Amino acid sequence: MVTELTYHANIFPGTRDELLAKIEKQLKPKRFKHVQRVEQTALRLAEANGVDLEKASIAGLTHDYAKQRPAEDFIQTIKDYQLAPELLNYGNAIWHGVVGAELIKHELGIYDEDILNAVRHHTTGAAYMSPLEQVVYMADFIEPARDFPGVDDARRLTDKELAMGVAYQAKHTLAYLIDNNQPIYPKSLDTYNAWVPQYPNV
Ligand code: DGI
Ligand code: FE
Ligand code: FE
Repeated sequence: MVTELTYHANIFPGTRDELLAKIEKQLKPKRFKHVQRVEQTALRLAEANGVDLEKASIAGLTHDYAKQRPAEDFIQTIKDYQLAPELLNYGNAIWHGVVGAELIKHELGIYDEDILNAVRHHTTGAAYMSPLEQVVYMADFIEPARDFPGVDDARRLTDKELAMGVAYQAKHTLAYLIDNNQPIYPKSLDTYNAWVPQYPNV
């Protein structure tokens, strides 16, 4: 397990241990363990794909920072930072990443847009995702405790080619949401259109 990363002050103003302590205060133990597994998985994928390890660590650890905040915090943040009013039609599943990124910026002092976009897009993906965004999107999906039909295919494809993993997740999440009559956030459709037809074998 990698725990000896040095953070640079322009990326996070503190040590990894200090970041962990701040995240632990926000999350129940189960969720706190999940984000640490996502960090380790993100580091492995980052290493394999030439992505910055410090950013993979910070984005992995912070991706669910806002997951346990009350709805009022998100609604207030949408208003304070004049985020798209359509966001008010969704709930925690969408807010914790898209709106959570603003909380991370202002509460943790993380301004790196690649890290913030990795958090913003970790649930829905996006038509364009940087390598770091792809790493975090996949790490959240395949971390070792994930156990759903297809997760082994997702792990195998992601190890073969990161973008194939992205296509697999985009397709399977959309199919799952449709099966369960859930509202689809438009960005989830954009992700499907941008990634899945390119990889017709997933
Ligand atoms: O926060 P995690 O549980 O680690 O994982 P996540 O952030 O990837 O997913 C949170 C939930 O969001 C998951 O149950 C799937 C759901 N989700 C993903 N895309 C959409 C969505 N829910 C809705 N309603 N619409 C979407 O487009
Ligand atoms: Fe999440
Ligand atoms: Fe997560």
